[in-house]
Amino acid sequence: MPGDKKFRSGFVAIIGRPNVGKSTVLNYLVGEKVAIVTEKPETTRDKIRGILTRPDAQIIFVDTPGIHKPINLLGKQITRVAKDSLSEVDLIVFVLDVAKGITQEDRLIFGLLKQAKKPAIAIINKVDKVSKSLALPMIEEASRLYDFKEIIPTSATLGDNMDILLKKTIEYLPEGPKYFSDGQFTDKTERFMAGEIVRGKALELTREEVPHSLAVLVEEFKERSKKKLVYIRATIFVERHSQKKIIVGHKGQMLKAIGEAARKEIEGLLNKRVYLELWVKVYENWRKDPQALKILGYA
Ligand SMILES: Nc1nc2c(ncn2[C@@H]2O[C@H](COP(=O)(O)OP(=O)(O)OP(=O)(O)O)[C@@H](O)[C@H]2O)c(=O)[nH]1
Ligand SMILES: [Mg+2]
Repeated sequence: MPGDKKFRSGFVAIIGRPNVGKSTVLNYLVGEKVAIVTEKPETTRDKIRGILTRPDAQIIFVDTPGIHKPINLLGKQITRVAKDSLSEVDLIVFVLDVAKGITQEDRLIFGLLKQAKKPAIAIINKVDKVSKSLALPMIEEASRLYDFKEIIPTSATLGDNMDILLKKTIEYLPEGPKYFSDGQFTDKTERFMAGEIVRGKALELTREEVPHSLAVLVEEFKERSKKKLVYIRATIFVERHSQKKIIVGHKGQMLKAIGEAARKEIEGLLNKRVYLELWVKVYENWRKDPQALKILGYA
């Protein structure tokens, strides 16, 4: 509406299967590296809020773990986090992967959308990977499966149509107050972000069963003001001794590489010098252990 100066605000859940690009969408729209992104599925394990404040609106995007058929307690827990987040938002952005089509697991999510009865926008992501013509039949199929407000083909890595997604998102938000202050781009603490950066680097550098078995606990996060330095001590948990050997690497090379890459990124985030101390511990079957999930912040 011309002359409409009302301030809009609200919460927007980004949902979808693992690896479709939800966290990439979040980071692009917020303009900060709020959530870790890797080429491996099931990267995000927590609900992560990313905040975009503009003169006309404040949007709180809620990045969620990929919804899948869980095979262990951790999987159950993180799928529940994603599902629960639907009840607390004003709008849902459902991310589909054009290269994969609409899969069985996507259909599960269509079911959740119907239950949630919330306005939703679908995006057909990763259009840069395939011929543009593939998006059309998917748009048609998606529109038959749910009454979306909009269906938009996007590339979150290239930024294609992300401006349209943002514009439409704001249109569907209610009038509302500013929930967070101007400079704040996430509700997560620096301590949490530091742990995630370590986990992200460890995920990137390892293969096969190791990434899924990784968890990081920040045991100490201390500012040493005299030295203008942040001291961080974190433990990387794995499930088996063989995995510990991989994380430590030959003569500790792997752990050193993870630590150096993570330290640089944390320094960028905090804008301070960082001393990062990493330890590796075996915690057998932690993904099935309610006590472990609690300690590691997943319950
Ligand atoms: N080519 C291409 N790759 C993309 C696009 N969006 C995301 N990716 C890649 O897809 C992979 C997964 O991206 P994420 O953002 O971590 O996906 P996610 O949906 O958050 O995954 P989970 O947290 O595991 O559920 C990464 O390698 C991204 O770089 C896109 O538009 N095009
Ligand atoms: Mg993610």
